[in-house]
Formats: sequence, structure tokens, C-alpha cells
Amino acid sequence: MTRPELPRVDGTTATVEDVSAAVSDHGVCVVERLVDEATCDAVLAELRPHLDAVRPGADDFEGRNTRRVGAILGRSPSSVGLVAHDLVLDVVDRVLGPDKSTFQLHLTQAIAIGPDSPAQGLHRDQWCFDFHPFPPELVVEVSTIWALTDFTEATGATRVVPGSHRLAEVTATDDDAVSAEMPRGSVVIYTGSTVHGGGANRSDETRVGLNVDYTLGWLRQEENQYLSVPLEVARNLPERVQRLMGYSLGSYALGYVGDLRDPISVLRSDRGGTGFGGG
Ligand SMILES: O=C(O)CCC(=O)C(=O)O
Ligand SMILES: [Fe+2]
Repeated sequence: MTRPELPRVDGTTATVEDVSAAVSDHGVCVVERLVDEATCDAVLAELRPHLDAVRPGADDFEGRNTRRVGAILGRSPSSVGLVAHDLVLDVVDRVLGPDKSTFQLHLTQAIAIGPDSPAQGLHRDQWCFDFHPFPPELVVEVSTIWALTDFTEATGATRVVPGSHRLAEVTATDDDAVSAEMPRGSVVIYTGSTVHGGGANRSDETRVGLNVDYTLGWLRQEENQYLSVPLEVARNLPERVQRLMGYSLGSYALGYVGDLRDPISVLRSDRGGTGFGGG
């Protein structure tokens, strides 16, 4: 049996319509070369000391020869172009929901899979929400993994099961998973219900991906942005990124500060009023 290909578009010509249709219909899309190699180099250089400082994972899911580093917006100024990439945010906006008022950053995590690593178990990222059985038509999370190094089957490219996002039960096996092979600077986009997992690294190189996930404004973020990114760093980020981090009202009243203040006003005194809805 031949495995299906993953939907794939070229980053220089990709449209939000094509990418969001592929993610909605197949649960996954690879966008090739969406950022240049210099951006990958810059993010890698900024994260290198943090990756070197952290210990490998403690269990098979984290990966016992895999290093994971978070707080990316606080540590890598160059990551802003990936975390808040216009095309990705437009796709996320279209795919999440329906009937949402806002979405937010869920987590930012560099994942460096070292040589001789077995594959990570297949899973759904939305299992983080206590395995709640969300209706298949409600997309609560969109995940992305940027290839900062080349993703090949041998280096441990993320494995994805196309079409698995709408199935009530996870019955997929390793045989159903397709490696998201892609050159560095590319991104694989999939939903919180798409079955996937890190690949086995059988090479002598370390595979580095930047995992950036987004979720509906009314769910709890997996990575606490307020405590991960120092306030003085957050203050100097672009307003769109600040709002994405959660410095904005999620829905009518969620996340207000003190006397019904819009949280953006904590970072920008000229923004956000008081009263639910930021009035
Ligand atoms: O590193 C990868 O390719 C996938 C990692 C992943 O899916 C996870 O940790 O949730
Ligand atoms: Fe995952």
C-alpha cells in the first residue's frame, strides 16, 4: 500500500485560501520555504545557548535525547517573524472555530531531536485539554512546526496522519503516518485533533523544529506567556504579538485586569479602556 502524500504548497505562492482549505479538509498542510535560511540561522543562534543548557526529556513522550526550550518570544527576537507570520495567522484565524471571537498563542517550543532517538508516540495535541471529546467540527487548536534544520525521514521529520482530524477515535498506527519532509524555513500546519508525533532520528544530526501552537481565546494556554516572557521584554514586542500572547480580552470579559481593565493597557497605557469589552 502506498502512503498518501501530505498536501504541500510553495511558500512563495501559497494563499491563505489554499492552505486553510488543505488544513480543514486533510488536517494538515506543508508550506515550503515560507521564511529564508537567514531567519532560521538567526533563531537557531538565539536559541542555541538555551538548547545547550537544558537537559533532555525525562520520558519517552518528551524524548530522552530530545531537548525542549520554551519562552521563545522572550529568548529569540528573530522568532517573531515565525510566531506572528501573516500567512500562518490568517490560516489559524480561518481554521479555528467556528464562532470564535479571538484566538491566542498556546505554546512556543523549540524541539531538538538528537541522534538515535526513537519516534515519539502518535497523539493529538488537544489531548492537553484533559482529553475532552470536542465535537469534530469544532477546531480548538492549530499547531505548527517550523523546520529550523532540514526535516527528512532520517532526521526525524514530524510524522502526520492525514485525514485523522475528523475521526472520533484514534485508531491510526505508525504505518498510517507520513513524514513531513521539508527544507528548513518550511512549516507544517495541522489541527489539534490531527494525529501526529515526532519522527525517529536515525541520522547523526540534531533535528530542530520550532513548535508554535494557537488556541481559542477561551481556553487556557499550555505555555503561560505572562510568566514565561519577562514583562520588560513583552512591553517592547509588536502590539499584534502582545495581543496574541494574551494581552487582550479573550471574548467579552475573559482575562480582564483589576477594575475591568483590558490587559493590553498593562503594556500600553494608551490602549484599552475599562469595562467588559474594553469599552
Ligand atoms: O517534534 C516533533 O516533530 C513533534 C513534537 C510533538 O508533536 C509534540 O511534542 O507534541
Ligand atoms: Fe504534538
